[in-house]
Amino acid sequence: MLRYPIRCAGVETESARIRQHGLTCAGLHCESSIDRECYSAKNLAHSEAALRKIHFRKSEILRDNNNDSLSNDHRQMNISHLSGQFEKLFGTRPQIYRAPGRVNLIGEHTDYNDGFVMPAAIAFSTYVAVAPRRDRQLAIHSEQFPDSFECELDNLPQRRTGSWWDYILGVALELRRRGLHLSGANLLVHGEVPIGAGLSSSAALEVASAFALMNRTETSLPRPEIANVCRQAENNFVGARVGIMDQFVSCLARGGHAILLDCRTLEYQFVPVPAGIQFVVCNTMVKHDLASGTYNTRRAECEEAVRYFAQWDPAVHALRDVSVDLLNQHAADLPPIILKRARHVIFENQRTRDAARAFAQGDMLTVGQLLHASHCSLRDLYEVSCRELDLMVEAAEGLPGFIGGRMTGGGFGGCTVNLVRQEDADEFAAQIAQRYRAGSGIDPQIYICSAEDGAQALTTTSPVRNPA
Ligand code: GAF
Repeated sequence: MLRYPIRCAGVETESARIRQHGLTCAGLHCESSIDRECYSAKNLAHSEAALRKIHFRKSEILRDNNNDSLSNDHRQMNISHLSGQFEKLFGTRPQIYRAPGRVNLIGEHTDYNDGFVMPAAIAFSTYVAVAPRRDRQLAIHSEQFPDSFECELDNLPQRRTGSWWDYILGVALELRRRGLHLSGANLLVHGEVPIGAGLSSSAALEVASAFALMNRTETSLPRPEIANVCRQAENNFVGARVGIMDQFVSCLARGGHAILLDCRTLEYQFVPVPAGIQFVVCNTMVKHDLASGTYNTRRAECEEAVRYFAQWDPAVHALRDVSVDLLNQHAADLPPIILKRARHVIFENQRTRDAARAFAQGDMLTVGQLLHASHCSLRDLYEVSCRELDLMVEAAEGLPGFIGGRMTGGGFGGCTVNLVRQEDADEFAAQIAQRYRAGSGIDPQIYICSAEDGAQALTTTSPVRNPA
């Protein structure tokens, strides 16, 4: 029996077929979920080509029993492979760091409004192998992309270059801005978080790179600060105005738990995912592509709402501060679009805290209702869903073991997340794939997974230490 940390129901990828290991997704890491302009045409063409190699085996669903050793086996495979490649390229043995992608269970488009989110890390990860150099060069290579980059650490580009290594350069610049003395290093990246699927491949790359770059520094930063470094790298260097959620969960996640995060104070608590429940993540295969700047437009609309409410209450600094009463008092005066955006954020914050409470009480009926309400609000008020996401959400209704589901991540494509009873997960996966295919004509990918640990340092035998 084959065992994997993430099972892709009914799909096989090229890399998996080659390695005869089945089921991870095409190994691609380097999209910005927000700003696609930053990719060179060549890199995009390369990732498109890799994605086209994915094909569907209609009759096969792999089964395994979910347990911790699955992730370890899978990681071990990646570590040995990456170590070998690194040695071939640079002639030394590397230290390897892993940082995961995520699913967000609830609390969407609330992070940049100082609100609440509840994500969990998943096993799809980015691995960065690193070894020091004698000089002050930084050399960056990828297993997935043919182009590599090299430059003097003391002469890093001050503006984005438009390629995948911008995430790493941005992180290096932010670390230096905080006074860390970075040494010359060789880096080799292996990414397996699916591209454009809204599972935070860019955050995984940033976080794994941050740990790799800090490998030889005397100062280490606390993990919440590393998350901040990575977020600022994306804001300031890559040019995407993302919130803190993705980087935070990639740094701090705990296996078996989601994180309820207050994005204003960065206070957080772990919320146990009840035993016997799995995440079934359904990839619509519509790439979430916000190149048109719609994500930044949503942010601007929220800022407009804040300016409006601050006239009436100077204590309003973000939509987080707007009460339902204040919203209702002024509903008639707000432009309709701004009212819809504000309404989504204000009620989504409430739903997120309610969901954390319901999770803790094991009240999965309420959790399911809250997830559904969140999706409707993202579709109708925040307007970041799309036909395929709605179809995938509808396709889950009434399937065996279904507790609740919604779109996850920035939107406009990408994935839905479903909470499903473990014993029914395979059947659920098979049926939702079939319903979605019938409704859209698109073969989806379905990942059956659970909540994983955040970033860690690894060796070829076992995890060695957590770096901060
Ligand atoms: C993307 C962003 F990167 C996050 O910060 C968050 O805003 C999310 O979209 C929407 O909740 O993943």
